[in-house]
Amino acid sequence: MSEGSRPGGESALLPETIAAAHVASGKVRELYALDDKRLLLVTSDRISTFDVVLPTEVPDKGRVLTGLSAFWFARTRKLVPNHLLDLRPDGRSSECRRLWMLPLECVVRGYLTGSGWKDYCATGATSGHVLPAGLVESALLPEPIFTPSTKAETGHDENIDAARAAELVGAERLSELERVALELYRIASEHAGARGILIADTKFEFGLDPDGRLVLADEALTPDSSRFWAAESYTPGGPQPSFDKQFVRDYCESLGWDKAPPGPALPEEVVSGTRARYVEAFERLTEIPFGDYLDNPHVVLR
Ligand code: Q0T
Repeated sequence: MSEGSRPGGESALLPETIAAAHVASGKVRELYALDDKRLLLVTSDRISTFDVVLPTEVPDKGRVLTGLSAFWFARTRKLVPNHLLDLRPDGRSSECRRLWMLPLECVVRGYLTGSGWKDYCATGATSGHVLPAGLVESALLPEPIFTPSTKAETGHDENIDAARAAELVGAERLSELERVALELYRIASEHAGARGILIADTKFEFGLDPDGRLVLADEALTPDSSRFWAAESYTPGGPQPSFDKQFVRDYCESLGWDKAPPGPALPEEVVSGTRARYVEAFERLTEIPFGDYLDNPHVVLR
């Protein structure tokens, strides 16, 4: 929906807020300016698969993603400050500090999948990390690797090497980003692994505050910004089922859809099964009943 398409300029995702200027749109999120120092990040229930947003929403998906991000922000703030100021009572809206965003997607990979696997098959390396010979698809890497990328014009991320990344943010900032991103991944993957969820890879975005300090922004360590796999079904040697979106992918494959927009509507059982997977990820990782979060989003910050 375009800005200003409703009287007063409010959007469907922000029905009670008057005159918050729309700043940016993602596939499933919207960003509004609250004032010159604060933004409101609103995460919808929209779901995408094969890079296409589907016409059917998954109820509470945006609340799961917002709550999980806030959970991780609260637990990693001693390592790195983050942009979260407060959660709104709706559980899907985060008030955030407005930052100077760095033009780098800080990807960490613990397992060999996606573009990392493709690069490895072609060259034996990914983003300048030469990997051991003989690794299979979805293999656990000897250690997590930092593989930054940039947002390309196509909307698809472009893997870059350390030299190009240093041109974008400077060598000193790049080494800080690598250290912090790897440590965030280590903290989260250890926590998640102990609760039956493997974080195959994840993407962080950072900004700078007015004093030039590094601040973690965007969403963090959610199933939309990461690949989550169920530990109990992990079988290296091929692609792994997605913890959250597998029912959606399987349904889309069963239709023989060509993956060009528009995507198919989802039947009720696919919607309810997918909602249950998101809620399961939330509850396994936070050990908080999702109903408690709906009653009071601040429970994830304690
Ligand atoms: C940003 C300043 O998420 C994005 O857009 C779709 C909703 C990307 N994006 C983030 C910012 C943030 C954050 N997060 C921040 N804290 N301060 N800008 C801008 N675009």
